[in-house]
Amino acid sequence: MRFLKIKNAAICASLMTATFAMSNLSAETRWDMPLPYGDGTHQTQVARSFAEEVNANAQGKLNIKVHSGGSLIKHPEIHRAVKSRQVQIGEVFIGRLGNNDPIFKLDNIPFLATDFASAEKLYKASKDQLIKALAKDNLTLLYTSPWPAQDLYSNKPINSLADLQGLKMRSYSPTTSKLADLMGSIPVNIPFSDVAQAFTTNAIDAMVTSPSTGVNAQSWDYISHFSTIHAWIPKNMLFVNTKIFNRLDKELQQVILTAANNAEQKGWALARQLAVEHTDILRDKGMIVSAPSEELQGELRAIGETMLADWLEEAGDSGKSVLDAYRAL
Ligand code: PCA
Repeated sequence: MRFLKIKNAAICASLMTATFAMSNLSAETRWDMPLPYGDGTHQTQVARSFAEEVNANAQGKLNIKVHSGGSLIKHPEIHRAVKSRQVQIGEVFIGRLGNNDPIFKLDNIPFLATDFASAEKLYKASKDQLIKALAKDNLTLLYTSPWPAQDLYSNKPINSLADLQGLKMRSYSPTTSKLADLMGSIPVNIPFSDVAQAFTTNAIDAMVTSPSTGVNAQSWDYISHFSTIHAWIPKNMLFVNTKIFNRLDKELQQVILTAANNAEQKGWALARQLAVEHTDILRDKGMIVSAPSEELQGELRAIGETMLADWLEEAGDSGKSVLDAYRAL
């Protein structure tokens, strides 16, 4: 009997040690971070560097695990997954959320901000609204990172909109579907991962996206023409669930905000650099790279004005104040 008691006490003690060890282990919080694009894109490189910086400076309190290319959660589900705390943090292409709030549509309006200096101003002017729109879903913006300007890919020369009539045009957001419509083409929603296959099976004939995305998808294998229309500079954004972020101690929150700020600088610098480098690669690989004709530019700009007017109507006073702030910068 006595022996048994001692044995029980010993078991108790070792159980306590085990529990203590386990709680020590779980002192490190793990976050899953789904990313929509694959490892070849600068967006994913930027997000990885953010996670590495946080992990290195979190003193064992937090570990962010990156899941790129929609491997954990597919792009259309990432916003909902962070909002519902299925995961803690995630990245999306801002324009995809256009139907949630008009401010997300502003990111894809053609010919409003077509160079990086203007895109930076537009970001500055719209940032408060962007933060507010995310806050409605209990999300906190960490950083944005742009893509190079959006250019036109096609399998024939496009000298005017007449050349696009009836072509199937890839869209990646509500705003780009509308753009395809106004161009006289047929919008087809295709995620980046399916672009190559969609071209080779004739599911799409044309697309508007960055030179980087063409390089990532080896577009020279199945697309011949690239017109540098520089229509807009869209962004991805990284956000965290606010409730989860607020649970961290202040020091750890600061580690995250500092890493986010560094990632934002890095993303904007990289996009500027890749806009040039990746256009050169498309040319070197044999694509016919040309500037748009006056006629095409004029037609596209007119569509841009229509889309901006429609956006202003939808976005109301808060939209007008963003636009006024942008123009004043
Ligand atoms: N590439 C992404 C979004 C914008 C861009 O340049 C894509 O085509 O899906």
